[in-house]
Amino acid sequence: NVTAITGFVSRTEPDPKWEFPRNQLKIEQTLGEGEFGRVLRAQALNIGNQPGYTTVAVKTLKDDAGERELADLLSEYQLLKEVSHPNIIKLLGASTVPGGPVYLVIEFAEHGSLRNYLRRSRHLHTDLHIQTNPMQNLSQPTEHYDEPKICDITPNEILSFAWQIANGMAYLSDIKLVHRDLAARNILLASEKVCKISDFGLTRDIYQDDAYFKRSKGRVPIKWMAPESLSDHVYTNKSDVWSFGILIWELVTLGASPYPGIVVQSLFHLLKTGYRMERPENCSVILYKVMRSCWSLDPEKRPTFSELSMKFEKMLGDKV
Ligand code: ACK
Repeated sequence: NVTAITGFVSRTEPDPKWEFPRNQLKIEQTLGEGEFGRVLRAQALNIGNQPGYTTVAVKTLKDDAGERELADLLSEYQLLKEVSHPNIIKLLGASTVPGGPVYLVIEFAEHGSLRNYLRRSRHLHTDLHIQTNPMQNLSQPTEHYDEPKICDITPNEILSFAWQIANGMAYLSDIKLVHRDLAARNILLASEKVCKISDFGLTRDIYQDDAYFKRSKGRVPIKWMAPESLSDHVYTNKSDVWSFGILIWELVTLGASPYPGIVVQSLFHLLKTGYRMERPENCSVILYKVMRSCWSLDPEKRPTFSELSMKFEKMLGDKV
């Protein structure tokens, strides 16, 4: 009874509730692009209840995209209409009337993807707080750089990111949706450092990324996938929980690539025989236990997102 987010939706009649005129969008620049898709930054005139111009992100397809990619984009459109949660990216409108490209207009996240944000934060001369549990050593940068400050990150923020993402995922579980591509690259960071889950599986073919193993059916994020997804293509909220464990690892390592030095071809066998990533240097035992619980071979033994959310809430509370 759990519905995967992906699914075929053909180009249908424009939805008057969401349709937004293309000529009210002033495209400014490309934020990112992949094999078949592109994300643009634009100014939208009078979108929603907002008079004047609003900065937005526009998701669209490249010229060489096919029917499948169009179906995925429209499917994401249908899905985004239905979801509403502070930790899930918000749809503002869409331009689908024939005679131009399909545009999904979504809220603009000023800090971009969480993965890039985390990686940028490494190059700081920072004064992260000295902390105790649960993120014991995260605050001890070994090097100081003289570059201007790009972004700031504290151990508490890392926990807050994990908590926010768990909350968004708990909501998706409640409405019986499976994300299937949960990873730091698919979380956006909006103002006030609010995490927004995005890229609902549908766009996983779109972005060129080493994380995706090229397959005939598209690009598959092997290193984020649960063993049962790798072997049997089974995707559930519990396989999302496995990916969430990898995401916590990405958070703690400030955006490192998982399983360094391990080729994707050998991963499944390693996981089946009990191998798991070791505790990162700067990760507390408590937090490591949480990520390991997400990596139980038996999906039923993994925590639920609401349990994870409560866990992080407690860890955040303990720190204050
Ligand atoms: O880290 P980034 O700048 O943030 O690089 C990626 C790129 O587009 C490809 O996904 C950025 N991006 C995607 N959606 C949004 C959005 N809604 N707001 C701001 N940036 C976005 C992302």
